[in-house]
Amino acid sequence: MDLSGQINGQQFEHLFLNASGVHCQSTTELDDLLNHPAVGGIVTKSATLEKRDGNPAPRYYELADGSINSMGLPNFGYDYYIDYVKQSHAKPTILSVAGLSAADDVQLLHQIQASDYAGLTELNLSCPNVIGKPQMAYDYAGTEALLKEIFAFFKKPLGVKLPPYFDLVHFDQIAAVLNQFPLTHVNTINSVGNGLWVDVASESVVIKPKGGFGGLGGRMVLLTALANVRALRQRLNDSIKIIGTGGVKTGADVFAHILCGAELVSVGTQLQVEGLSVYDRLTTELSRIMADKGYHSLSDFRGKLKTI
Ligand code: YRO
Repeated sequence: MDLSGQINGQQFEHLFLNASGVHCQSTTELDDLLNHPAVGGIVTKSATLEKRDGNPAPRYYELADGSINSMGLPNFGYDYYIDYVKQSHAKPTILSVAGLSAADDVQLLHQIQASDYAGLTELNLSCPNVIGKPQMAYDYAGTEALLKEIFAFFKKPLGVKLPPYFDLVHFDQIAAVLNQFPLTHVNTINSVGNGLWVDVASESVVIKPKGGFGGLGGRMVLLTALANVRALRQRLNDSIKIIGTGGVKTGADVFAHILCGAELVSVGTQLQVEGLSVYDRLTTELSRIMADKGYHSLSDFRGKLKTI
């Protein structure tokens, strides 16, 4: 079975990645992923310019049908991750970066441009922008201005991580911005912002930061993730590949992401829940579905979702 995909000519022999944030903060965790036969490549925890401890615990909580987190960007800092991805690895790497401001984003990308890293970079557009404005990716003019500034000097392969959109006009608006730039890929979706879980027995929230508000992941966001992969695939230039992230628990969920147009698929909450063996199970389940349908490669059905 051919489960491969390509981004910017880089071959991923296997479609599975981790979702940024899960099992990718330390070099040990990143090595675990790279050493797993069913993992095609890795995405780092989003790196900030300086090391961060993140928010106070509890900051991640598992629910029956997914997860809620407000980690607050714990990471070992840009130098740590650039050193790691600059080493030679048998599989492709994606260096995720997140500034605490647009100015930080620009500085991070200047540093990558000046380095001898030649692999893929992914800018997390959920970074805060101006106080009183939404996160960068929900500020279309801000995103356009930022990408204009970045592509004036950044000549290496670059993609963006997007939060979910919920209105068809918003898909039109973000796609119109992104299509102006030579992006290698879009990774969709980040967690569904600012959910709140209430534990009725204790009459309390379940995570400490932000009064209990946090990003939702896992199966409860699958329909939102599929909608975002599909809507963006219908709008973005063919040269911009899509990494499908969100809600993957079974091989059927992976198949659905590919049908919607995903080139590669990431696993976040379910990797946290199940550990690395999730990739073996998903490979088995996906391969069985493909075999039953007579498909030999992902390209046999990628993007071919039928409408009625
Ligand atoms: O809290 C996080 O570190 C986090 N969690 C997510 O689900 N997605 C993210 O992109 C991040 C890091 C970025 C931010 C939400 C803290 C601005």
